[in-house]
Amino acid sequence: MPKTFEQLSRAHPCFALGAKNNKGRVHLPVSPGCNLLCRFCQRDVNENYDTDHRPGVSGKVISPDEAVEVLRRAIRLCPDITVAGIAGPGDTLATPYALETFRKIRREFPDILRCMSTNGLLLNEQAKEVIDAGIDTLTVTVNAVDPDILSQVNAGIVWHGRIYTGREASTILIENQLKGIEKVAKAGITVKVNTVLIPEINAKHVPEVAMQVASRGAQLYNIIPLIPQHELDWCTRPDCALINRTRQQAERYIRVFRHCQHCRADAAGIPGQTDVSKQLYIKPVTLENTFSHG
Ligand code: CLF
Ligand code: SF4
Repeated sequence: MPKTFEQLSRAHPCFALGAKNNKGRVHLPVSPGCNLLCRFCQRDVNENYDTDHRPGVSGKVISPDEAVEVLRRAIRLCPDITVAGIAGPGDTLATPYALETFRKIRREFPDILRCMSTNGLLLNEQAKEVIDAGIDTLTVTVNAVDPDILSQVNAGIVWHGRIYTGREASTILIENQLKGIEKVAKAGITVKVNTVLIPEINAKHVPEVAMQVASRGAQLYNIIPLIPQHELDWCTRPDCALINRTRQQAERYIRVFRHCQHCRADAAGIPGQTDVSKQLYIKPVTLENTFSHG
């Protein structure tokens, strides 16, 4: 039975409204590949823990079987962990490993919430597999619902063996994201949408994104401030006033989450409080936070 929003708000650190609920999550970095070319992202798998803190970066990629073992250890280290999330370092639907991991986890840890995060390009066509894998919560990153605006954020997509760029790529991506959100939400799964807030590109457009995703059944919205880098290194980092104003505007259409910690794809512990990721892997994982798809 899918959990209600109220149940999730008490049990899941990223669905808590108002005060934090002090529950923990572990991210299992099983998804290496990606099918988008986000202009703010330079994905990598490396062990430059002290010097390389960027979007889409993880210390390592693990197999679904290793992920089950990592979850076992994470729960022993931090019994407050209630959520197993998969948020990269690439896209969770670009390779089959995330869904395989969730199916394995469901068998051994039926009470742990399964939380998946995706860019949504393949969500429409894989909605049934996502639903059947027993996901409790799904996050989709939607940075714009207008192809002209999205083209400034995303340079292209790789879809069914072809590269698409510009307006054509953005139109395909938006359509698949919105249809996918609708299908998964209809199945009773709680959907959250993340938007990377980019002052020069989509700040004024965010209320429109909030309205559209809410109309497709998303229940929670998370505004993530841009870390200016890569092709968007010319953009500014949103200040608190802009973040708060944009949250208030979005809140007219959808509930807004305010405790996001911009976790890495291999984070573990209680967001913003404890981090046990160092003890989970042979090599230490950085304690610095970066953007991920969470
Ligand atoms: Fe991870 Fe994301 Fe699930 Fe949370 S994170 S996949 S919904 S379990 Fe949470 Fe981290 Fe913010 Fe994400 S604080 S980046 S919102
Ligand atoms: Fe892919 Fe995520 Fe990077 Fe975009 S931000 S290119 S979806 S890994």
